[in-house]
Amino acid sequence: MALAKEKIYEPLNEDSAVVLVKDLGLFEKEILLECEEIGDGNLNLVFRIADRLNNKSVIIKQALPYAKVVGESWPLTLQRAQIEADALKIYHQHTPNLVPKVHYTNNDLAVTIMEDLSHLKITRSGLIEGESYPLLSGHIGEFLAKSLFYTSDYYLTPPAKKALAKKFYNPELCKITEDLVFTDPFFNSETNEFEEELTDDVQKLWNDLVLKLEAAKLKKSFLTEGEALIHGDLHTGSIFSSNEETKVIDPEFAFFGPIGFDIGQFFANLLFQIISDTGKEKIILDHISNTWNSFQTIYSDLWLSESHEKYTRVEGYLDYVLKKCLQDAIGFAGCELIRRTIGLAHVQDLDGIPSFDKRLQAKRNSLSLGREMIVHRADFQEISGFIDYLRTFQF
Ligand code: SR1
Ligand code: MG
Repeated sequence: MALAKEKIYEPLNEDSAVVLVKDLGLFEKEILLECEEIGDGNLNLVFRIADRLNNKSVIIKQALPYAKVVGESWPLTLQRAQIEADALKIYHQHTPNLVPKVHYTNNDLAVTIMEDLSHLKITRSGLIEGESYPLLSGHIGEFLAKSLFYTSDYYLTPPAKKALAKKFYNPELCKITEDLVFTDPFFNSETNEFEEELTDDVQKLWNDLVLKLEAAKLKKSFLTEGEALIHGDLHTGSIFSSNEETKVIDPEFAFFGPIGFDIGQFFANLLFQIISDTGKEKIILDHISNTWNSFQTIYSDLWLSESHEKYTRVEGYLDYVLKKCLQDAIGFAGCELIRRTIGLAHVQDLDGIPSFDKRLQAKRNSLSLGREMIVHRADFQEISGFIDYLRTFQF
């Protein structure tokens, strides 16, 4: 272990990744290891190292000093590796079955070595291929309720919460979200990427001052409301699933933010599945409804049984917090629908639609649904009203 700590940062390759795990004593020195770089995300290197003989494997994730999706012209802090590992450890305390186990971290190398989840599939890919993952929404509802309650002022004392929030000071990664989710797609920004055929739709969106005012309010919430430790990037590419298991990964965007944000990102990334294939409407709407209902039930139980905050006993306060959370989530989901359609970092659910015409129509639907959800979010008092609205939307 000491040897690895003395190393200075350099990006790993398949050979040096093997040397690292052997130096750390995670595998025997003489054993034959297979190593493959499997990272398909926007930011990091990910290696899978396997000892086939003993059926043992680990994942090494290493942050690069720049955003991989853009290149070295976009420098990025290596400190995000520490934020991610710290968030995983906190999640592990509250929902051990829903996150990978962290075996080792090294902040100098920006490396986290964790449980290999290769027996599971990235949820976005599985859903695209037609999986329905019956336990997904119950698990994510539980993850959201526990992570968002146990890191809030209702459970932690205010000084303890502030000390924790300091640890998750994450300005560079927050800036990515502030720009890419809340600002750039609503203006003529260089980072935007969309088909020429969508130009009229996009111009209309940029000229929509009602929409922009509501997007500004949502950005303000993201900038200023440090309610609890949020994952910050909870899309379906940050979740591994099978029919039996669900694991949340990649919390490098974690910071203290508004609790509706994670819920909204998850909702939006589920909605891409209906937008790209209306045949999936029932499965996906059931998942959205069930995510909210599990979140609400578990969060409310924790509020009643484990809160130290005197005001949590005041009639109407929980309802106020939950209603605001739902409306924020619907608005944040609207921003995510728009940004994944015309901003930087698209999603395969839309970009993978083979027919050009259908792809364009799906993207138009995504933009108009996103707009409606942002502008009308305050109309929804309950999840059932939101689900009824989605049932009537012309996808
Ligand atoms: C430059 S990073 C682009 C996107 O990838 C991450 O997964 C986040 O969603 C971010 O917005
Ligand atoms: Mg990620």
